[in-house]
Amino acid sequence: MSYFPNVEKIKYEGVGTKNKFAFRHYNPEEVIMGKTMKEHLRFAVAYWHTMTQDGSDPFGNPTNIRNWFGDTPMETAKNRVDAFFEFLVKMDVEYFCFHDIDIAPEGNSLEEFFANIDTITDLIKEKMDETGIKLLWNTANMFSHPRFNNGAASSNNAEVFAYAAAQVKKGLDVSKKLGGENYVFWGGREGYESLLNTDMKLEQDNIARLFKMAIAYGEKIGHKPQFLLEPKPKEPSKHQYDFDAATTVAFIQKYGLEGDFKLNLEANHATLAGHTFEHELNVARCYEALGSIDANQGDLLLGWDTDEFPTNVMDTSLAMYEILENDGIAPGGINFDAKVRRSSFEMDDLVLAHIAGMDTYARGLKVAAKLKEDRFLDEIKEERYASYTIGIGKNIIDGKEDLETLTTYALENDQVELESSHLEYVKSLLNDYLV
Ligand code: XLS
Ligand code: CA
Ligand code: CA
Repeated sequence: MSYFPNVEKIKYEGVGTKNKFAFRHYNPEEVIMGKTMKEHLRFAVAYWHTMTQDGSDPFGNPTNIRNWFGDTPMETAKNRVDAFFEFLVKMDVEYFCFHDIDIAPEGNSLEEFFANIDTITDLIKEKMDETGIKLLWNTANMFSHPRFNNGAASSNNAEVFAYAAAQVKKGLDVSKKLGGENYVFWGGREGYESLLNTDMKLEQDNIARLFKMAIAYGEKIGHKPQFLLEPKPKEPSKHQYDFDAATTVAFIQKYGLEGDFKLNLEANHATLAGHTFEHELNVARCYEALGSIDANQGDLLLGWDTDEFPTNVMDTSLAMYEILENDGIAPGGINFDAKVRRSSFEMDDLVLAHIAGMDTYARGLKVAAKLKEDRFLDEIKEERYASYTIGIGKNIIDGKEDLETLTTYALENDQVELESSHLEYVKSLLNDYLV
């Protein structure tokens, strides 16, 4: 049976097409700067939003019409695997991502949960072998169940730590079984509500302890995915430990995890942290920690995590520019951590939303490539920092000056002349690239 009977495999037809089930910008085999679009973009579909999100919100019941529900949770879970792979093949997407609880029902015990995961990942593996589709990353959901009220590794209760550790072990076993290229930790409830009852140092040390156990276990079973930490400043916790890229890199460095951990950066989380997405990507690049991205967009008028499909070309262009500057993000990729709006409740909306996201990133890639080929931003920056390429500036860079020699220089050159940045002109030239 087909779960998406209205949809054939989505193909590139170009901007003029009237077919809504076609790519207008994403042309997988088109070569840009020496690589195909498919190689650059490494798109992934998120199991949670696409297969399990029901459209409910704090004020309303589910709205999504979905055709994969069976008589039991396990039957539904099995149907979802079939539907998901049909979807991936039709979307021409090579990768996917999931949490443990997205794919298999938790049942009544941890043992039952693990058995369900085994059954479902057997099915997933068969589908992967059949289609060539790959696992970008998996993760353990250690935030939804009430036991994680006070965090997982950062919980005050050591039994919760143990439970989380078991989930991570299973996650790594599954990663090995399915050849996962990355493994994500998002600290859903790794944060705190009040300092009055919180030992922040112990909580952060414990989070690092869990990560070190994960590294050690990966080594033991001979499976070494790129570990990724995903920053987010708030929601659900008031104070989240992994606030943004800079905070998270500090954590990675403090605990000596640089060799194994990079960042998975999400656009909407950047917005919540009061940053642009390109800022977060740039910070990660400065620390050689850019691992993968969760491609979505937030709403600047709302203060929460709306996880919209990316449709803003300026934003994706600047994000793709950072990715090109990074020489790509493989083994990371572009995961659509995005959900259809509550009013887009039909099955076909899943297809249309992913086309929109893929086309918007494809356009971003084209704009970013042109910016790089023209050296547009390179020239602006070279000119702006030119004073460091000659004279006193070059001496500073070369380590030839100290406070005394610079004082002598400044006393003789105290009438500093600045130049305008002409930033409005720069922005209007940048707009021309979007046309
Ligand atoms: C939630 C996060 C989550 C992670 C994976 O806001 O984005 O979905 O990506 O746990
Ligand atoms: Ca995410
Ligand atoms: Ca999010």
